[in-house]
Amino acid sequence: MTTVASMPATEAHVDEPTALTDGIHLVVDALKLNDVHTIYGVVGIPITDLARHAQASGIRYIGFRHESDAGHAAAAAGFLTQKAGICLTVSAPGFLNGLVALANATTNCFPMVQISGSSERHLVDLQRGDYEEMDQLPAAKMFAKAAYRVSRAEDIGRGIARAIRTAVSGRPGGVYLDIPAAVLGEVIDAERAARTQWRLVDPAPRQLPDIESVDRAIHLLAGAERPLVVLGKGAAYAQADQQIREFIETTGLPYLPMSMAKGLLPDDHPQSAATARSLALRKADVVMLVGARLNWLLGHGDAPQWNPDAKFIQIDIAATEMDSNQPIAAPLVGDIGSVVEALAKRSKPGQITVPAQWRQELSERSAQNVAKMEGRLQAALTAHPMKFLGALQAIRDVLADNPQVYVVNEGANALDLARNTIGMQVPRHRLDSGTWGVMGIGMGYAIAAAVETGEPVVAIEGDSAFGFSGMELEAVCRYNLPIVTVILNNSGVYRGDDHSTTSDPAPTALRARHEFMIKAFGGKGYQATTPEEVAAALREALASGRPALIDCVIDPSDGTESGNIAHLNPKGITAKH
Ligand code: ADP
Ligand code: TZD
Repeated sequence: MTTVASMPATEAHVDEPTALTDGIHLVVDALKLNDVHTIYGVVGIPITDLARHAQASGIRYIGFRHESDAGHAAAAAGFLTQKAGICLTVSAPGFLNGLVALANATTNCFPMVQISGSSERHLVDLQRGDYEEMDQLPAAKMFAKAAYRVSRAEDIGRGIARAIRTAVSGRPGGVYLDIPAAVLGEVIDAERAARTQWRLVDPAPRQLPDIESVDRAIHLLAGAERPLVVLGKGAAYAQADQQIREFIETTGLPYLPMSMAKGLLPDDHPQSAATARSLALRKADVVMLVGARLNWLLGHGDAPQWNPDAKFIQIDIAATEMDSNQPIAAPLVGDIGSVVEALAKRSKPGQITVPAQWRQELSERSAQNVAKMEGRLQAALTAHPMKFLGALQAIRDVLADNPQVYVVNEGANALDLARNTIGMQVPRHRLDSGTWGVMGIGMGYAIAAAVETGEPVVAIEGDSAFGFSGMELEAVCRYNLPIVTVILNNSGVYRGDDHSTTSDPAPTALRARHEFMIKAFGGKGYQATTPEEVAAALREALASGRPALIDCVIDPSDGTESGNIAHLNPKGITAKH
C-alpha cells in the first residue's frame, strides 16, 4: 500500500498521524496486486499522474501517439499472455479513440481492459459543457464485453478486480472501466483503503466438458470417412499447444489452421490440409472446430463451399457460439485444453482413424496446388517491377531461418498473400487483422509483441494498412524496439494503377517513400526494389536488433481489388468488379 501524505489526526490522537492515499495510488496498487506489468496508453487530463506513478512503482508504461494503437497493443498483449492487457486513455476523444481497439478486442475474443479517466459527473450529467465532456459508460457498453464505473475511491480495487475477471474468464473480451477525475483525486484513509483491494484467485477457471458430450464427439469422429479439424485463434489463445498437437498426431486427423492458429503445428506438418483447403471444406463429412467460429471467414459453413451433409463438432468456451450458423451435432463446451485432454483420454487407441483414401485425396490435391503455385512463385522472383510474391518469398526465406520472430500482418493483398506464403513454425507468433479484417493493428500489435516477449518482430504491411498506425514508428524508435516494418508499397489501397476521371488522384491512390519516415525518428530506413534487396535489408535489420523500415517498391498493377474478398463489394449498376 502506498501512502501519499500524512496529516495530523484529530486532537484526541495528535501523536498518531493518519496515513492517506488517493484514487491514483489505489489504481496502481490494485494493478500491481494483480500482476499487471505493462500499461499501454496516451496521457493527458486526468491520468498523467497515474501513468507517472505507475511507472515510478515498477509498472512499465508505454506511451503511444494515438489511443487506437495503445488499445490494439493492450489487446495483443492479452492474446499473447492470457492476461488482460491494460490500455489507459483520457476523457471523451481519447476514450473514443481507444474504443475501436476495445471493440476489436471483443470481436477477436482477446482480453483487455480500457481504463479511462472521465470528466466530472456533476457537470457531465447536467450537460454543463465540461472540458472533454462525455457520458462514456453507456457509449462503451455497446462495444465491450462489459463496462463498469467506479464512483468512490474505496471501489477501485473492486472495479479493477471485476474488470480483469470479466476480461479473461469465459470467452475473453474487452472491458471498459470508467474512473472519473474526482475519484482519481479522492483522498482516503490508507489503512481502510488497503482493505478494499484484493488479488484475484484463479481469474480464468478451467471449464471441464460434460463427459457425455465428449463421448458423443468421439463417436462422430470415429465414424467419419473424411474427417477434418479446423484450428482457430481460440486454440492458439488457449495455450494447450501440447495437447492439441498430441491429439492431432495420435489420431492422424488432417487439419486446417486459421491464420492466427498457424504455427500451433508447424505449417509444413504432413497432416496440414492448408494447400488442399477448398477440397477439404467441400468434402469433409465430420468437421471438428477448435476455437474457430463458423463466421464469414469460414463461409458460415454453407454449401457449396462446404459439404451440405457435413456434421460439425465444435469446441468452444462460449455455449452460445453453438448453432450460430449451422447445426452443431456435437457441441463441446469447455476450455480447449480440458476438452482436448478429455477427448484424448476417453477415445480408445485406434478408435479415431483416417481412411487412407481421404488422406490420399488430400495429399494429391495438395501436390497439384503446390505445383500450380510454383510457376507463379518462380515468375515473381524475376519480375520487374517487383511483385508482392517476389518480396514475400524473400521475407519467407529470411523468416524460415528466424522462427522465433513474431509476424504482424495487415493489408488486403499484403495479408492474403503473406498468410499463404509465409509458414509459421511456432504457436502464437502470427498476429493479423483478425475477425473484422481491420486496418490499423500493425504498429500496436508489433509494439506489444516486442514488449511482452522481448523477441524480434517483423510487421508485413500493405502501404494503406501501415498508414493507420504509422506515426507509432516514433514510439518504436523511442523505446528502441526490435521491430522491422516491411511495407509492400504498391502505391495504393489494393492497387496503385487506378485512374481518376477528375484532376484529383483516384480514391485508391497513395504515394509515399516510407523509409524517410523512420529516419526522422532515428531508425534505419531502406528502400528495396528486388527480392534480393528485400532479403539483404531484412537480414541486416534483424541482426541489428534495432527499429528499421523496409519500403518494398511493388508493381502498382499487382494486387486485386479487395484481395480475395472482392465478392463482398456491393454490385449495383456501377460496380467496377
Ligand atoms: P478464427 O478467426 O481463428 O477462426 P475465432 O476468433 O472465430 O477464430 O474463434 C475463436 C473462438 O475461440 C471463440 O468462439 C472463443 O469463444 C473461443 N475461445 C477462446 N478462448 C478459448 C478457450 N480457452 N477455450 C475454448 N474456446 C475458446
Ligand atoms: N478501415 C479500416 C479500419 N479497416 C478496413 N478494413 C478498411 C478501412 C478497408 N480496407 C480493407 O479492408 S484493406 C484496406 C482497406 C483500407 C487497405 C488495402 O490496401 P493495402 O494492401 O495497401 O494495405 P494491398 O496489399 O495493397 O492490398
